[in-house]
Amino acid sequence: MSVVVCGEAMLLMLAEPGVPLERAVAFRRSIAGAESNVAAGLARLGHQVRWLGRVGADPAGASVLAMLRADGIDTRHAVVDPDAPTGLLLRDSHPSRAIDVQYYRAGSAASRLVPGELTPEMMDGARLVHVTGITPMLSDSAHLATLRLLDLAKAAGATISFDPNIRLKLGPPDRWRERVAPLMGRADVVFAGADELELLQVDPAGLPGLAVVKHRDKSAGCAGLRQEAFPVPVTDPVGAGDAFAAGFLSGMLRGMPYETCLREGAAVAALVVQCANDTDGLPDRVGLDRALAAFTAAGE
Ligand code: KDG
Repeated sequence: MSVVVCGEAMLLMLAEPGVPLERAVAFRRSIAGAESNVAAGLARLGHQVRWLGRVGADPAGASVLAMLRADGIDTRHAVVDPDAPTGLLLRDSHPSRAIDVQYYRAGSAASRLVPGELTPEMMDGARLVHVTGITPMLSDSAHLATLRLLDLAKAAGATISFDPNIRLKLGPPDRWRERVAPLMGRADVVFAGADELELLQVDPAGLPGLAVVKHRDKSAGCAGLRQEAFPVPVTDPVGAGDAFAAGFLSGMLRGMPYETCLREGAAVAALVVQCANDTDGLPDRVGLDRALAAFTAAGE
């Protein structure tokens, strides 16, 4: 297994495109979760990926696991909790207006993650472990489990990738600063928006690992390099950051230079924002190469 991710994957009920959540009649069932989005992105690009996390013993949980497995993601270590529900996310989608995201995840099975559930064998073969700031914000036990995961990843010699993924619905800024900012110092690669770095009061230049910064103008940069976002029509911006991380990390896993990693990250993000839903636009290798060739031909 080359990649391990751990986090909450939720059942997503996505309102028909453009219609405000409170008015929507038709909803599409799908999957949400920053870590599972990165998992799906990497799996479609041909990497072997394992997902660690918890779902409820309910139809939503069965559906989430089936969607992960449909992408070839290894879910053998997933825990099915008979005493808590699978998290649910309801949202609408729109290219420009703010997206209405409603969580039904308090007390979810995923939030009951405990350190003792994470074992060294879950890291077998892991070259990369991807973690986000969402998990430590789910509960105190999930915070401790995140610390344990980082220890296990380090002991396994895996590269640790971290994205704070700030969601203020999960807690106020001071709690993010207290719980999430210190974890960034334990990562080999950090993906963060400029606004997130500001909120966390983290100077990317002071991080020990590689800081990949997503700027407000939608460009991204690291190690003195800068990649503009590819100009594509946006249908739904949610999931762009995860898509970018998946594209970048795929390049890293293949030993590509950072310039290529940034370009592939931007291309995967450009494909994802053209589709409603976090994961529909995630390409396979052929789709990504085709998109890269088209962007190059267009002089991008
Ligand atoms: O990164 C996209 C996510 O916002 C979405 O899939 C859900 O992980 C999620 C969250 O907690 O908001």
